[in-house]
Amino acid sequence: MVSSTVTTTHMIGIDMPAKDELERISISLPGTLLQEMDKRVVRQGYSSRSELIRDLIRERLVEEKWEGDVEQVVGVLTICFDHHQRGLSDKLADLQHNKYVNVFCSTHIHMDHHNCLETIILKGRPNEIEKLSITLGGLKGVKFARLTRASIIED
Ligand code: NI
Repeated sequence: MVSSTVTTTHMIGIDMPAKDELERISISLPGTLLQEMDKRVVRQGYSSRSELIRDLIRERLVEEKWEGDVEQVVGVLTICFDHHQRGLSDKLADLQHNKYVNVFCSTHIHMDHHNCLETIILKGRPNEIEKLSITLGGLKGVKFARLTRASIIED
């Protein structure tokens, strides 16, 4: 185990840093975890360990918003479907006229003679977005569906 001394000037929960201020902290990590982290820094093109850790924390904050199902969030649903599936385009459009989920916009491209790709930007409560995405993804003729979960993050 590799350890280092904690030198933070703020005691967590007692002296909160200003919102826009960058604070320097030290953390202790087992060597294996540090190696894994450094591999990610290189592989994912991060400029520093700090940048990776900031992104991991933000990712977790977004996940918590989705799990909490309290705040409105934004998601991007990507679907690929069979252009020749009878009635599918109408069903996809009908379902997007959902009273609980706002569809901001969608982009449709014709990938080839048979296949279409659509990205749909959705806003609403997490559970409602998940439900709609599962319904759209489960329609006959939809071959691929993936929801990207996003939300506003205070820096
Ligand atoms: Ni098409």
